Amino acid sequence: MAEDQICTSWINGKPVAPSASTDYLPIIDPADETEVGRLAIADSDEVNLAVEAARASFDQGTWRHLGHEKRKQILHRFADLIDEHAEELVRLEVTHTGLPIHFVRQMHLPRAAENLRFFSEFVSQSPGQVYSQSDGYITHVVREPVGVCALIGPWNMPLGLSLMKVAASLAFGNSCVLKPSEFTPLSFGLLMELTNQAGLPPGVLNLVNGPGHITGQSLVSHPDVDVISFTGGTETGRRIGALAGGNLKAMSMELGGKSANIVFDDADLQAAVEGALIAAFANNGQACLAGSRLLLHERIADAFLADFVAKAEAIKIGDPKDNETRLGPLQSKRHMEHVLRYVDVAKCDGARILTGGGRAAGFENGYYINPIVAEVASNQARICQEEVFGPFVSVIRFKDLDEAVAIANESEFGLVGYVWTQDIGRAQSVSQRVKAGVMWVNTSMQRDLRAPFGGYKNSGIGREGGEACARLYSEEKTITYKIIPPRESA
Ligand code: TXE
Repeated sequence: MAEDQICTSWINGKPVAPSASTDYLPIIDPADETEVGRLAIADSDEVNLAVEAARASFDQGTWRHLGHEKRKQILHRFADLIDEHAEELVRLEVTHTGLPIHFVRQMHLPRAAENLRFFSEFVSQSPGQVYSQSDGYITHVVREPVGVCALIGPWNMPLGLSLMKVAASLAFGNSCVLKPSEFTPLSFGLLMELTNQAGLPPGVLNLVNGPGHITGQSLVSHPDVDVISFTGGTETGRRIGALAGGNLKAMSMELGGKSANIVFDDADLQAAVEGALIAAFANNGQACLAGSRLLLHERIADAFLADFVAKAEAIKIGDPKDNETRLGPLQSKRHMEHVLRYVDVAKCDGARILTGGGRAAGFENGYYINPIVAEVASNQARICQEEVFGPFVSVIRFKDLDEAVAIANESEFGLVGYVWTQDIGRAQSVSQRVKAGVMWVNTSMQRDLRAPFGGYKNSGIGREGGEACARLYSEEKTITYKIIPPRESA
């Protein structure tokens, strides 16, 4: 990759040339701390141009009136192009995130493309509503695109999560402006080139790059934006939500989590250990749906922990570009320091650090840390209440189902939950009682795009998924006809 790669905005199908007054941010490869490019910050004027381009394409109908079949063809072509360019995109994603190439290649990229295929099919297969019960009238309900969507993405799965929003908003006929995280902009220029090759009309998908307080803020407060879809931190979500509420914009927010992974004494322990390792450490532990609170039944806790800690210590830490690596560097220095600070926080709360707690040995540069497992006596400990967002799992013991549910629910978050047991009644009871948007029974992180995904409480507002996205990205319109007698033919 060229060291002078500049990540710019794309408006109306073209990259925007930076001006003499443009400010830049460095883009750092977390594996070796080198600068791999620069991001040209889009200021409010540039954001304005992007929103205007989206608005013009929407008002002119270049996309929304293109017809279902044609739109579907273009979105499928876009997906095929992502598959054809998967290796280039994988390389870029690994470079700016530090995520192990194995995960990015096996999960992130296939999912990014699948989002486009799924939503274009979903829209074309969705049934409508017709009501004919009122004598003399017939009523049907149509879905129309809402308008201009502001799509704000995070850094922990840049293409996969952003393309969920792009795919859904475009499939329903909207035009949009995407703002990825300022820490991970590298792959989006190529993505925009692919939209041109796929035949997406100019102005339908625009890209702006820059930090949240400048570029993001200008985008979400723009009066011509109709819908805001945000994935990121809870505090940012609160700020954007207040703005969106004030301007009466439709919005969905996918925010933080501190999800409970509950293991009962009758669980298949081998499967539960493997599942808990994935839940805690996949994606370098930087996942909103991580099972970052491990709740163990007191009868199996010691045996479980012996195996779990040994396996955590055996996770292959290394260069994310190496196919054998399972834990790469954290995304930024600031974030690594944030995660490591929680080791002291844990100690202050009387935690037993069972493994980890510092930087991984053998790396001269890069933000590598060992997986951390810390056991505490109380769920009130800060490491059980605050989102660490790294390879850091907090362990608590419980004695029965009621206590496990109480601990799981004693949280400001409610994104997902995991339960491991061979007793179907227990699994059902816990699934019903835990306040979370998604529950996984004897499995980890199994996401189905057809089903709603999103959180209770401070984990978010709204859901993503088939029907849930229909509600966000389209307006329902009810049309009622009076049935009239035929005109007499001459
Ligand atoms: O997120 P931010 P950060 C959590 C995780 C992490 C914490 C902070 O706990 O440690 O959030 O991460 C844009 N108006 N998650 O600081 O700031 C920003 O530019 C408009 C959970 O990276 O929320 C970026 O594109 N946009 C998570 C996006 O919001 C604004 C994923 C997310 O950045 C903005 C990531 C503003 N005022 C972090 N301020 C998940 N739910 O998966 C920022 N942004």
